Amino acid sequence: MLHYLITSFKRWQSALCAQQVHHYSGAGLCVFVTLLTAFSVSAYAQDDNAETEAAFANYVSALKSEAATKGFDPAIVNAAFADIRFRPTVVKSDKNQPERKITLDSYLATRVPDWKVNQAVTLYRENKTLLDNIAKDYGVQARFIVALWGNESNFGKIQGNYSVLSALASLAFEGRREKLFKDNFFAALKILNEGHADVTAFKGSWAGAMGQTQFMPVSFLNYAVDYDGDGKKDIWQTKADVFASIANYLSSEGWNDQGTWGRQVKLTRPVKISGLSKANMKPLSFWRDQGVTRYDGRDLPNADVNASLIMPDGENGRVYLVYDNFHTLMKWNRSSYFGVSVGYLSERIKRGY
Ligand SMILES: [Ca+2]
Repeated sequence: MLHYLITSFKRWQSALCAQQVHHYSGAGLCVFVTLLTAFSVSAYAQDDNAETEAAFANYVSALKSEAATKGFDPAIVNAAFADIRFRPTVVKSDKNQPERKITLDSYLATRVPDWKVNQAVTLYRENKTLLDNIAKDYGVQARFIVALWGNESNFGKIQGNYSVLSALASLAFEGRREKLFKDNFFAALKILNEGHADVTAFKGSWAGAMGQTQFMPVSFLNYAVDYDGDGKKDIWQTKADVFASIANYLSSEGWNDQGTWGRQVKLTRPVKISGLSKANMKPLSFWRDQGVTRYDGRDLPNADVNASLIMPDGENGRVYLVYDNFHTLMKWNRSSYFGVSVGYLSERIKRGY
């Protein structure tokens, strides 16, 4: 009803004010109706906010009832629900995720600048013993652990400052991907219930990605590790847990440390097949026969490896042959730009080390 009234006001206002150009006598009424429209829109906005807040409060209270059936410690549930608020900015960020308009070249320049490479190399050296032990335990080369750490949170410096519970409840309430965010909300409660984090310090990105690894709560439950053995899987503060959690994710998703991620290549003539589909994985000898060379123009190596050919920006952009490990990176994040940036940073770390 309010929508209808406001729309009518607005129509009346534009009609009157358009007339005003031709009939001076309409001016007074035009100003009056303009003010009236402005007033009703602002009243409506307040009304709308109040309605949203009330609906959100109902939604959260239903979540709390559901939480009570899941066997969590009631004290933890009460503490967790004490300060869950609707976060319109979270919903706005989710709706306004920019479509990718940049090229892979500029993405790599932004994601893997020289200072980040230098920092990655320095931090690798500083944490060498720990990283090498974890690399051995999980079968994941340390440079990939460092590259993901740098890519996800700038080596722990940018973890997000949103309340994880408020962000996830707001996104579930908004409803477009309710199940995804609700599952993550209850996973978040489980993390609190298991004592890995304190509710007051339970922070993450606007989407609910947490800590130095930027795991969503469901990923946390699947992959996070208590490597230092203090009883907490602490991906916020404890480097041992952060590195081991990253390594455990990759190794659980099929990483093989006998191989690498892929390589940039050149096409000497157009290729018939490309793309990440597993069905398009062919031996390097196949790609050699298709005229694919190393980036410097030499023949591809004689290794017995299957690879997919990808052209994230088409034939005129960068071209890569990527291996099984790249498919594992795609499970972490489905963006091929992301996968290439992790692989590229890992190469720079290797060269710089
Ligand atoms: Ca720990």
